[in-house]
Amino acid sequence: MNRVLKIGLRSSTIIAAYILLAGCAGQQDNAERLPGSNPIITDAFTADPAPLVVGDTVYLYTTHDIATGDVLYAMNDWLVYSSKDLRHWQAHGPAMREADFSWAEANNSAWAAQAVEKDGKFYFYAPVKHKEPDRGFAIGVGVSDSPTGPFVDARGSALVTNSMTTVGRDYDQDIDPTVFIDDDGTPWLMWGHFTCFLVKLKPNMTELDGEIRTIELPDFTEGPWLFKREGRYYLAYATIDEDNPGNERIAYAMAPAITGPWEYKGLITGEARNSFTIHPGIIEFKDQWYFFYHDAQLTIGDLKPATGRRAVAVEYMDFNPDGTIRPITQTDAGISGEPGS
Ligand code: FUB
Repeated sequence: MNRVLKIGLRSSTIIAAYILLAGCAGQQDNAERLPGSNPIITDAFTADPAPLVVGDTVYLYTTHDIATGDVLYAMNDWLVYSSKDLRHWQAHGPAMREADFSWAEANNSAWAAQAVEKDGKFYFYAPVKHKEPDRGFAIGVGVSDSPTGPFVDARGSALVTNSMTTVGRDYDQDIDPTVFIDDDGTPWLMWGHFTCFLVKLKPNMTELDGEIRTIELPDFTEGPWLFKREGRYYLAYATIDEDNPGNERIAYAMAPAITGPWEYKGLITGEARNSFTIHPGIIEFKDQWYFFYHDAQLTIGDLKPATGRRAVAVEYMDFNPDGTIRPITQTDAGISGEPGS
């Protein structure tokens, strides 16, 4: 399917999904919930989970949906939570706000972000809309001595701007950054919306190192997440299947090197419940792999689930002997039971 058709499909699907969800009641009985049940975060509407393991603790960075009424998306800060068992989460408030990037428009465009640790410092990569003249989504980087922040703008300017990516979609292709630090210490930044971009970062984590390249993947839509296991590189991403259109699903590819060749391996999981979008966050923690995502099933007060009111969830993730990922079923139970139960 050509790009114009894909864009049309996405817009119409968003609107259809939104109308469908507007009348949809959410599940809610937090008193009955076992720790580790989905959604795992219930004090706010959260999406786009980005977990980070630091010693015996997992820090979970999320976007923060504050949309009310008919507003599709409204997000102006990123929240951070922590847990030592992934079942009990402590809220630490906003890790960063889009207004912390002085070059950003600051108009509710704090979309999917990710934090990584390098040499005792924490770096937070985040998309926000850039002010004139380089309008469109851009990627900034924050830095902090603490995983809970507060993060401050590390550069005073965007790391990636719209004018730096001239292929693919204009205006909103520079979103959803994921940063992966390879075993030799080389950091890589990947991001994109219908085009998947990859570039090496300098060791200071705040400058690009070389040319921006593109990675070809079937039906790449957004939300890339890079990780490595047993010498193999994995790239999970949100996809809309051109032959079976609907909501986003999560697919993945594997490669012998981060620059490729990337081989498509199929779906990790299907459409999120009640949500047009879905977004992966994958970690190994205490010898178990976990798959974080979001759906829209949470009600808070009078606010019902919607495309712009999502909730972060988690499932166990397992691999086959050949390294491929076993398909994941999205559940209410989440990780409240033992793996494989
Ligand atoms: O949350 C806003 C956008 O929706 C994210 O950047 C995408 O990955 C999708 O989840």
